[in-house]
Amino acid sequence: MQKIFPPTLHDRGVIARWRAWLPDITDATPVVSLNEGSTPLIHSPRLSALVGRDVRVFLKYEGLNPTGSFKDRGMTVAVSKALEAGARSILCASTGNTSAAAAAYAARAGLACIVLLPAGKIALGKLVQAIAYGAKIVTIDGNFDDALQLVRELADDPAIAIVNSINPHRLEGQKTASFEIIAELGDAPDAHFLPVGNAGNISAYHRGYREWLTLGRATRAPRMIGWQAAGAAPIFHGQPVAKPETVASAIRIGNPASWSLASAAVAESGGAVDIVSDDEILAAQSWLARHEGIFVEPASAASVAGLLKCVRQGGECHAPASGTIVCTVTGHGLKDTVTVLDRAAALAPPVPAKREAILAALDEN
Ligand code: AN7
Repeated sequence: MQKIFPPTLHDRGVIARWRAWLPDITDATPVVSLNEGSTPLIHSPRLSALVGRDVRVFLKYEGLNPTGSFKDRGMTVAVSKALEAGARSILCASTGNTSAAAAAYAARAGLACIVLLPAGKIALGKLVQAIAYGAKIVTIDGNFDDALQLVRELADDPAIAIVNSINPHRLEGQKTASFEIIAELGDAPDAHFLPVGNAGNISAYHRGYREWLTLGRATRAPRMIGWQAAGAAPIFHGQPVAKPETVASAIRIGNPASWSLASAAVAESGGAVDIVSDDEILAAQSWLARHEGIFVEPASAASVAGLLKCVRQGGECHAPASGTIVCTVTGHGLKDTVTVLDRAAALAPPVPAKREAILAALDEN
């Protein structure tokens, strides 16, 4: 097939950077990219100090991808492969971020995009993204698990490519975050914390770490520690949750598609899946914004909430006493502003545009 999107000097995306480790990508694959990936790995001195003297904590800030979440890494591969296969449309169910990424990459590829969303259950910023990128949006009376089941039932049309993480190309793209972390730290961390919803990302990171361990590009693979919201914790409880509930709408998932992959990742790495409450998630979101200047959406804060829980619990928890911990913060805070505004104090009424009035207003605070 003709390369309609040839790599250029400006092409800095996941496929351009990590092509050698992405066997799905061949010379025949038309690369659809928005220069995703290569996100900042930010040292957090305050978290490090909280966890222990001999611990370094880093945040992999995936909110800085082109559509504001880690989903772009997998979507560049999935949409490139869909285009290569001759699909005319892509389809996904989503708690919001997958649909935002799918819509953007479809637009870039010239494909139609259909998204099935649980009505009233996705953050407004993500809905706005799907609208802006021109996706065909169908909201359903049901939750994400119902939407994903419907996607599976619509899978028989060869002109429509499913880009949920049941599409194996998605996880291939997502594993590249591990390569970036190893490349930057010089080795894999000792533990990796991340939020778990549909459980694809924890599986993808583990795969990336294992691949480079096998190739000798790292000397270890980290313990994978996944964090579910307490009201949406099927893996933690060992059974599907019929009516998952959490303020972290991105991970309000009761029957994860990559459950068995994630369980294998946790078992092989000596890791764990644990839970954090909504209060712990929101406290971590606020803490990160106020102490590190990093604003993430609630689901993303689950990894840091888990680390802060470990700090409170001491020895029994999952944080190593020494070494390196990476927490992935998966999506940008601006996607879900309502959650913050709902909990904030109302702004005081405007004051006259005068120096004295400003000083008086500051005195009152
Ligand atoms: C910010 O967009 O499932 O465990 O449909 O948006 O790999 O599912 C999003 C998931 C974590 C969980 N953080 O990752 C969707 C969707 C954010 C997310 C997760 C999601 P997985």
